[in-house]
Amino acid sequence: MTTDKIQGSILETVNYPEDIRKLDVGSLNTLAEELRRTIIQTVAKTGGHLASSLGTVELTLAVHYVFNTPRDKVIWDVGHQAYAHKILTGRKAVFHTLRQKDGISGFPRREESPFDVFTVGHSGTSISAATGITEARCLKKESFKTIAIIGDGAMTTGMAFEALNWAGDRDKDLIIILNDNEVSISPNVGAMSAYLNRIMTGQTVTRLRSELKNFLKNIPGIGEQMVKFTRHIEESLKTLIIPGALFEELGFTYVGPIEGHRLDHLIRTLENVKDLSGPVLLHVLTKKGKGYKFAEEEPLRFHGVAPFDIETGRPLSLNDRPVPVSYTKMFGNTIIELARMNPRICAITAAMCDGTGLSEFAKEFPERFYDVGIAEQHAVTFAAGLASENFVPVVAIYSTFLQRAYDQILHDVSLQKIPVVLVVDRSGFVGDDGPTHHGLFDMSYLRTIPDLVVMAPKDENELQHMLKTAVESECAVAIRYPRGKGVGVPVEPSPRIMELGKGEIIREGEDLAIMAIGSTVHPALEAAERLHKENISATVINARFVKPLDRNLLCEAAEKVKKVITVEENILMGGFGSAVLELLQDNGLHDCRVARLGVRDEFVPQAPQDELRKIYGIDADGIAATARMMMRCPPAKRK
Ligand SMILES: Cc1ncc(C[n+]2csc(CCOP(=O)(O)OP(=O)(O)O)c2C)c(N)n1
Repeated sequence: MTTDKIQGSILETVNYPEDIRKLDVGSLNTLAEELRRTIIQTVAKTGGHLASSLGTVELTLAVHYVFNTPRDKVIWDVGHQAYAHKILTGRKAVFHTLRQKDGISGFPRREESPFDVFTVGHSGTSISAATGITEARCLKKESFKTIAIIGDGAMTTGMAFEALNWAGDRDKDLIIILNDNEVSISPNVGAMSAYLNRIMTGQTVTRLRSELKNFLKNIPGIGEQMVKFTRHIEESLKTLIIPGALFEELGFTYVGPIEGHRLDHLIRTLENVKDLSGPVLLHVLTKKGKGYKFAEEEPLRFHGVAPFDIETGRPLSLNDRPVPVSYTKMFGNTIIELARMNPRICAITAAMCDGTGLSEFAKEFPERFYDVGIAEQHAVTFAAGLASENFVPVVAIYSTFLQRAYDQILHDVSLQKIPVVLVVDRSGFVGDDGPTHHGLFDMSYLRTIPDLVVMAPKDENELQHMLKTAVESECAVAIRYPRGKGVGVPVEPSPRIMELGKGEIIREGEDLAIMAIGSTVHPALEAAERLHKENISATVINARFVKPLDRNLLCEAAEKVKKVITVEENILMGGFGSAVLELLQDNGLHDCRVARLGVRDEFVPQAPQDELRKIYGIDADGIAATARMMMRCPPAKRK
């Protein structure tokens, strides 16, 4: 990518927040426009979280203008709205590398800058982190300010509620800025969102209340009495009438709601809020996508976008060749087909209706579709409740976010032998979003849970069969599959039930066995074809199940060739390869040599998926190279 010069006369003079503190409000307004232009031009090339970052430009400027960052600590929630923050805090010159391999992250990262106080990516962490930093400040007897900036979507997470509950009680100086744009990735759901909405319309309520009082007073005879009565019930209506009463009741000083694109207002309010003591909640109203017509019109499409044409807002398609159906789409189509035949099937998403492929299901079966908000833990236990009443809940959550619900899967699903279907999308490498978003842990964390079946399809066709198998299986099942397009195999007209715990040999060989799972099966097959030309004959096994493993199939194959390669798009520790090693050991196959391919014990940086597969040696090249190396080694000797 070429290095674009950051355009704009004021932005050219700004590198750090201290530079903006010298500017007047007029210049800050010009700077806001220049920032917007830079963000749009960059994201049009790199892709990224455009709409959220456009909505926070003025807020970011005002916060860095008023507070003495980085001494004062600003903690972003999710962090996808922090592009202006990155540009203003020393990363202007490298902003064009946003989300690229070896470039800057799309989220605040502690190792990237002292202005990135906390590494983020998952929703709802900011208030908890801010309370910790606040307590540390008190222990150290220091005097900096702590400011958490959280969206109205993230405010609905369990963690945010837990942290509000705690912070209100601790009564320490802490500022929470609620960046309310009324949406998250999908339209917001839940009572908190409805409550915030009522606050915004609160002024109307207050006006209506005084008009009602005047009207009652003027009724001869009973008017005064009725006014007294309304005063009496006013206390109980307080939460409806006083904006922010819920936060006040929790121990916060509530300020707002204020307009989030007026820099003069924002700066004045922040100056005042800065000196308030105790926990403060400042409610700021912003517009997602602000300043770019297409993003304002379609904030959800522009939440996270691939490279696009600025003039038309349309995605830049790289070529016109037909692409295979994505795993997500395959899941979305299959669940509709299954739900048409089985009225007990329900679908659940945690604020990712579109991302998990459930939009069409939601339209066709609105009464059986549940968006529970950004609440993965609740999603899983809610599903367990449905299943305990004989429904068949299918919970679709990205692998990285399902990490939140480990205990719910263990305690509320498996322990009770409740048949919930977990659909684990975006497993493996996700690409540009990087380490907060890769789904590299699920095979390891899921296979430790008793009675949970864990499977991974080798391609989009097998996914439909696995989904059918899962909804018919009457046990708890997790199906994990990768982000993006399928392999491009022919798709059978309808899904069928597979035998639980049965893998398949897809190629027979004499020299070694490649045991693969999920996205690594087709590369393993390709590697075997190449090896064949070099006179190395490899068996290729599609394990299908991480749990239960197909004991007979795997042990017999290992026994025959004594050289085994396991391949997985998951961390090595505790994953599929570990499971195979345990199996061979437990079955007395001590003389097998085993090489495990997967992700070593580290967090994986951002880079395109295929590049990461190459780096970690789980593509056809890497598998073939390991096989060649193995063929040069004699089999392991029994001691
Ligand atoms: C635990 C978790 N679940 C899901 C997501 C995916 N996600 C990223 S941003 C987002 C919406 C956040 O909405 P909000 O906080 O209102 O920010 P906005 O984008 O509207 O500015 C969601 C659901 C996530 N980051 N973390």
